[in-house]
Amino acid sequence: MKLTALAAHTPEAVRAALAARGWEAQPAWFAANGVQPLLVLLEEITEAEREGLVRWGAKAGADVLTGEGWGLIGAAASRLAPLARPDRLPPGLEGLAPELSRFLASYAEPPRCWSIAGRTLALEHPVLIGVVNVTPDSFSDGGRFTTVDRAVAQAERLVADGCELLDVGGESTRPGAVTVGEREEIARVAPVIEDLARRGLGPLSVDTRKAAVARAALGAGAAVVNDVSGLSFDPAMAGVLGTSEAGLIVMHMRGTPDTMDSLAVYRHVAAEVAAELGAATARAEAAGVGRERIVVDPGFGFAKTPEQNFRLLDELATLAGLGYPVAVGPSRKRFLGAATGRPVDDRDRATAVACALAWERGARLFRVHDAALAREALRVAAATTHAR
Ligand code: PMM
Repeated sequence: MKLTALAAHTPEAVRAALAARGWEAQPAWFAANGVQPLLVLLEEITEAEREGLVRWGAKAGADVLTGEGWGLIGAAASRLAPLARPDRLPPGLEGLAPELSRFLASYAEPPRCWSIAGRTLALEHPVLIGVVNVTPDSFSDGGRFTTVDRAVAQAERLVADGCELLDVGGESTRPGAVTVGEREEIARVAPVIEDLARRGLGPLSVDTRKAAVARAALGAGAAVVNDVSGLSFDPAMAGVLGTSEAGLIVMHMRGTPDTMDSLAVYRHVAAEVAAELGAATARAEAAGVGRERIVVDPGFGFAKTPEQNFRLLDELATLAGLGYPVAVGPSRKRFLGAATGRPVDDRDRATAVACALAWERGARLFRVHDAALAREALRVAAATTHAR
């Protein structure tokens, strides 16, 4: 007898084992996805549903851990699948089907592209988003790019280094930063967006929490709104997005840059961030933003301690389970300094590693200040991923 331990984090190991034993490519791939272990946590379930789950688990050979109002299932994807089908469900578990079928559908068919103002960005490879800060006080650029000319030079370098989207921001959101008035913010970002668009340096995104700034930026040629408040700062923001065709990055944070550090209290950070992002995307969809236009972002450094940022990075697959493409912005952040001891101007290597880890856990878009290093790291990471 000979035993080989197979890698369980990817269906690739089973596919390769079957292919090596003569299976055709397609059945091998389906079988590999079917035996892939999945974990789901169901909350707000009734006592009857909890009992039904325990009975189902015993019969189906799935692991079910439960407590009052919740159940955690660990099972191969093929065992979980019947729970998503109302016609195959044991009586009493019908209420579980809609969410489970949404999750299983996005697991089987993860989003492959992102629609932004009439064009699409393919997500089969890592997509770099280059940061163009036109704030005088951004913690990482130190105010070096405050004029249009400097922003253009920065944008040209980011595009040359492989960025497929440029994110223009006029308000620093570092911890404790003060709010910029919307007039001032528009005066900073609109001329830069207009100039970059005219030069064909794009597509462009605007990093703002304010509806008026988003509206002006879209008018100036931006194709994406990157809202670090996840549509919670300005009640008019969802409406601006709803009446446009723009892409939307919904980032997670709590409170405002003033208050967020005191709100970094979680019992299970990945699950809570996913739930809060899910609520924000529901608001966006209710306002008319199609799900093909939405990307979610864990908001590294926003209302999270260094330890919570690392937990979130490790459990990023929980966010991917929402069914939207995942963007991450670890670039030069404090938690990377906490792990490496490096100052803010020497964190691009750590950023590149964080990006590679995030790709492996399901992220597809990477917001960075230095694209060259991140691109190399992501090329190596992406080369390990089997094209689905
Ligand atoms: N981080 C910052 C600003 N905007 N947007 C998204 N989507 N994700 C982020 O992590 C993020 C962001 C803060 O960093 P900066 O001041 O260097 O731009």
